[in-house]
Amino acid sequence: MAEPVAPVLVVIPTYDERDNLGPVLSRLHAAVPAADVLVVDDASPDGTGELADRMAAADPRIRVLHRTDKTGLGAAYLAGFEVALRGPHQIVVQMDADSSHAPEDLPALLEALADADLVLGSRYVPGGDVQNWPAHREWLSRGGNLYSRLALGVPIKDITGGYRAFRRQVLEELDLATVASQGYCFQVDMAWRAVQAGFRVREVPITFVERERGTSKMSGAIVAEALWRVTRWGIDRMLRRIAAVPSSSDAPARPVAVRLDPAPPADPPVGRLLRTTPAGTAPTTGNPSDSAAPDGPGRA
Ligand SMILES: Nc1nc2c(ncn2[C@@H]2O[C@H](COP(=O)(O)OP(=O)(O)OP(=O)(O)O)[C@@H](O)[C@H]2O)c(=O)[nH]1
Ligand SMILES: [Mg+2]
Repeated sequence: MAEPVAPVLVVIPTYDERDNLGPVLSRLHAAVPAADVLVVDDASPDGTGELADRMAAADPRIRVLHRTDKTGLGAAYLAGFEVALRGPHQIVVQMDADSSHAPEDLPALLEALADADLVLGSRYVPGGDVQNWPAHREWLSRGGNLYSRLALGVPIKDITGGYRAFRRQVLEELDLATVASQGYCFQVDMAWRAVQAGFRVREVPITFVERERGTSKMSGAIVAEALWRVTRWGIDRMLRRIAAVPSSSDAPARPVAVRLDPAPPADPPVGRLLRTTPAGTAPTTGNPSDSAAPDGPGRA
């Protein structure tokens, strides 16, 4: 069983996930017993916040951030990251509460951080999978990924996925105050910023399973937001390339420099790399020869 040396905080946003929270936290602590958890609940009408409070009272690894309004996944994560950065955790993980993100995949994500700054759980790299999703959801997801890849020129196969592990430094250095994305384009926004800032981004395969309990918060408005924001970032990017036009205010402003891993490393035993990564170790610098321009060939 993987035991990360660096303290890990798993941020779990919840809205009406009463039937999912208990099982997902049990599985998480079975997979990574040392993980701390921050549940970010937006006053769920079904009592998820109160359930989380009871779980927190019984387990010192669990904390709860209560917000008074449902203002979207992006806002919930940003609030969670703010709390995370006030604490000691060197690794911050994003995970849905609905068990679509298998806690059993977390050791692999943490292990991949040994030579990355941001690890994306990916449904669309070899070894990744999607189970029980209706065809229209899978096509929406694949279409969104293809569109984002083309618009932004980033060779990431699953840039819309929400199962991720960040080194603390990434969250410290990205200008989170300017992140305006609310729905699932928050995921695109964060990955795009990390790539532009030159952080090493890696994808590792995960098996995504459609929720069995509770209801999805996906909506037409969330899809529309993703479409217009990604289109705008893509246009900004093109303008910058053609005429060196400065980026607009809510687009990432740092110069484009991508360091994507050229190839996944060999498969070390789970936990070995984690134990050789001391808490607080700064990310190693990527080999310049591994660098790729955003339009260049990528590992993913
Ligand atoms: N705090 C908070 N959590 C949210 C909000 N919207 C969604 N969530 C949570 O974010 C996670 C992902 O939301 P889902 O509804 O599963 O959305 P999704 O995974 O994109 O869509 P599905 O595949 O249909 O489940 C779940 O844990 C939700 O409870 C929100 O506005 N506030
Ligand atoms: Mg979900």
